[in-house]
Amino acid sequence: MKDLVFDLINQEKTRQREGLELIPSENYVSAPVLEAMGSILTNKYSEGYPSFEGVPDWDETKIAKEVLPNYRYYGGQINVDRIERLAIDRACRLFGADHANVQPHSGANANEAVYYAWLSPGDKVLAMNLGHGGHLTHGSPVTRSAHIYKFVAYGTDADGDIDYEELEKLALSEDVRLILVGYSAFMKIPDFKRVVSIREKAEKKWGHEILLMADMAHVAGLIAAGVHPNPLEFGFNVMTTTTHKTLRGPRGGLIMTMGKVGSPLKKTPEKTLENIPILVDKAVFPGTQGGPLEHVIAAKAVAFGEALKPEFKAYAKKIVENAKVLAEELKKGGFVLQGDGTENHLILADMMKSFGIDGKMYEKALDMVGLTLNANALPGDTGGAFRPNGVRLGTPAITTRGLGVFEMKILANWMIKVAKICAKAKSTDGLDKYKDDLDKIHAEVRELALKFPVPSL
Ligand code: DSN
Repeated sequence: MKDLVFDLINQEKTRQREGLELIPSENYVSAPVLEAMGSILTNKYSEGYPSFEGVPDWDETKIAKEVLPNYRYYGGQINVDRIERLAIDRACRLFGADHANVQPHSGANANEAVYYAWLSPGDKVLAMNLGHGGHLTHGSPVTRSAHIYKFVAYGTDADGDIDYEELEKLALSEDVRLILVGYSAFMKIPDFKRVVSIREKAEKKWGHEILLMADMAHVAGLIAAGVHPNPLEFGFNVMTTTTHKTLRGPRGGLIMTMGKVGSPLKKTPEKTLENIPILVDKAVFPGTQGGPLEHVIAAKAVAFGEALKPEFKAYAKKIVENAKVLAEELKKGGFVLQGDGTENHLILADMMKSFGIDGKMYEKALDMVGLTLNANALPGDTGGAFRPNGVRLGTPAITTRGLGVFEMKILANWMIKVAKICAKAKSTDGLDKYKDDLDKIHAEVRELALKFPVPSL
């Protein structure tokens, strides 16, 4: 008899097929990505790295044929070396990086490895406040990193943009070793140039190098497609990301670095910005991780190959176009949006200001009609982490399914109707009274969703 787990996977397939995914950090992978991830590569151990030298001109066919020298601790590496090397080279091409580490199991692991590569215990890091859109790994007191390093937080201003004046003031008043631009709930395009110039001033003041790190987990796919500026082109030294959001790969992490690429087996080099690629490799393995997940790395390589194609650029453009239309339609229906709209794939709405309801209630009500987003705290939120006033939504997944501007208007209409029902119902329990109205919207959502199949289902 088949394991019960497969029943549950089938139920999840139905949920994904019949609903619409608006969580801005989720996406649907292609069938080839799924195939690589579910492959027999999961059987193989391969601590260490494939060689980084010797394959000229990004010649993929050569990489796929050549037996590369390697720095591995196990035999039988002939195929995984080539696969991992393909993943590294494709990531470098996508992001214009000197080097890439494709082994981090997640974005959190990627960030932790960068901290470990560059910082000493007690060093100061300047990063975005979690309550203003930063990420847990950017200094939240509940994380391990926050116990080792000292995080100083900058926030956003009244327009929802990064408060660059505060960022500069802090960089010049606190002896920071690392400045981080990154977020998981932010809808503007950062001014990377300005941050680079703040770093220059701070380096002069403190008399030492400061690492510029960008955590672009949310917008990496937009960067890869050239529809969002690339921090590495402005002088950032490191860019971390997850591979499963706008980049549309398997669940995992990735670190791009600029600097000198070299053997991870040699003695740990001096902590200079130039040595960052080697320092990061050593910090991932053996610093913070053991065996790499080569089946996931293979799926990353396939996804990077897809992202290098022209169709991906068109996809990324549509993500942003859809998000802008959805934001405008929601505003017409009474939604108050953080930053008054969006410049990327993500929208933050203040449900308390818009309809006098909290974000969690709205999240639950939308779940009942097959629309999935997440409640999210807004700057100065009085509701706390578990009952915040905001919600966060985005367009990467629905754009993958092929929904366009026309469907954004329908979607906004459903969202406005559900918000108004919530305002009348006043509490989640009160929604029972409006079951018929919600069921009707649910049937419409299902009908539309079924017209736009999930690629790998
Ligand atoms: N959990 C991710 C997100 O939803 O944005 C961040 O790691």
